[in-house]
Amino acid sequence: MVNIIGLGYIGLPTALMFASHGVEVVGTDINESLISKLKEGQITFEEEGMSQLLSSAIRAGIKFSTEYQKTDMYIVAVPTPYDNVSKKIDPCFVTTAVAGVLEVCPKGAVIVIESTVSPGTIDRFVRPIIHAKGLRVGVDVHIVHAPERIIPGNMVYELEHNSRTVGADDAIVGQMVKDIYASFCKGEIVVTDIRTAEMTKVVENTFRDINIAFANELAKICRSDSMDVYEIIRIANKHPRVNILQPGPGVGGHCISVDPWFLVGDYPGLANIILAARKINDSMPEFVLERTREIMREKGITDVSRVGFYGLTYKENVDDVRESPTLQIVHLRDRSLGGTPLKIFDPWVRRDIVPGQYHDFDAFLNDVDLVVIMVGHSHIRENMHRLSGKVVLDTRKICDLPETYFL
Ligand code: SAJ
Repeated sequence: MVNIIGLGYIGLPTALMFASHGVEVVGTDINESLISKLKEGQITFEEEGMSQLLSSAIRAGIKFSTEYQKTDMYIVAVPTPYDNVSKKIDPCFVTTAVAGVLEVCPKGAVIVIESTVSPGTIDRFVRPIIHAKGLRVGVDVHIVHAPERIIPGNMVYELEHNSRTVGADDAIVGQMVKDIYASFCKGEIVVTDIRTAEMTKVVENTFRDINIAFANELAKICRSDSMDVYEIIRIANKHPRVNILQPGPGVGGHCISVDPWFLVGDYPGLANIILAARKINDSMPEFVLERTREIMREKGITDVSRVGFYGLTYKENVDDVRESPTLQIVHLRDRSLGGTPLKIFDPWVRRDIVPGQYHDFDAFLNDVDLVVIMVGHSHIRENMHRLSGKVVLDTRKICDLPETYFL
C-alpha cells in the first residue's frame, strides 16, 4: 500500500493515478474539509480528466484520511514555499510530513519526496530528522526523491506520458520505486542519486524561466523601438536551432516563478543569468501597467475604473491563481495608487479572491471601456467578438480584432 501525504495539485492526481492502476492507496491530508469532499467524490480543483480519474480511483478502492498510515511506502507531495527575503527554500512542510511518517512507519519503509526541493535540502533538513530519532537512513528507513514534472492544464496526460526521475541512495530501492511508478508511467524512468534529482528538477524550471525572460526582454526592446516582437519571434523560430517562447504579462504559478530563486538563494554570485531572468519576468506586471497607462493617455481614457483586467489565474484554462501576474498587478497598484479596486473577471475563478472581482462576464463588459487580456482562456478566445468596440490590450497575442494593442 502507498500512503500519499498531501493531496494538492500534485499529490491528488498522483494518488488517483496509482489507485486507478491497481495500487492500493490511502491519500492523507491535514485539511479535513478537503478529505470530506474527496470522500464524497468531489474534485477539489479543476483539471482536465480529473473527475473521471477520481471516479475510477474510487471504484478501485482508494481511501482518504487525515491520518498517516502504517505502510511500507510513502509519497510526500506537500508545498515547498521560499522565504521572500533570503530566497531560500522553506522546507517546513516536507520536514513536518517526514516527521509524521516516522511516527508510524515500520522498519525499512521507503519515503519518496515528490515536492520540489532545492539541491541539498534532503541532506540538510530531511536526513537530520531521521538521525535525530535514532534511525539509520538506508537501514531503518529509505529516502528517495522523485520530483514531479506535470504541467497544470494537462496533468493527467503528462502523469502517464512524461518521463521522470527517481533519486535514491541505493540502486535496489531506486529500482523498487521505479517499478511502482511504472504501474502508470509510460515514459522513461531514470534512476540517479538524490542530489542530482533535486538539481535536475530545479534546473528544468529555471531553463523555462530563462527562456520566457528572453522573450519578455525582446518584447520590451521591440516596444521601445516600435518593432513587432511577435513577427520577429515567428520568423526567427524558422531557424532550425531557434525556439523562442512567447512574451507575456509575467510568470506565475508555484513552480517556474519560485524554483529559480532556490539557486539564486543558495549560489549568490554564481546564479547571474538566473537572477536577471527572474527580475525580467517579475518586472512584466509593471510593464503591463505602464502599457495600460500609455494606452489610456492615447485613447483619452481618464477614469481608471473604466479599465478591466480579463484573467486572474497564472495561465490559461486552470483555476490556480498562485503568483499570478494579475495578482501582482493588484498588489503593485495597491502600493502605488491605492484607491478603487481594479475591475477583474475570470471565468475559472468562482471564489472571491480580490476586491473588484466580477463573476458575470456581461456585467464586467458593461462596466469597462479598456480590456487588458491577461490570460488566454478558451472562454475569451471563443468570446473575442464580445470585445469589439472596446479598447483592447492583449498581453497574450490572441485577439484578432482590429486596432488591438499588444505588449
Ligand atoms: N509563460 C509565458 N510564455 C511562455 C510560456 C509560459 O509567459 O511562452 C508563462 C505562463 O503564462 C505562466 C508561466 O509562464 O504564467 C508558467 O507556465 P508554464 O505553462 O510554462 O509552466 P507551469 O508553471 O504551469 O509548469 C511548470 C512546468 N515546467 C516546465 O515546463 C519546465 C511543469 O512541467 C512542471 O511540472 C511545473 O512547472 C512544476 O510543478 O514544477
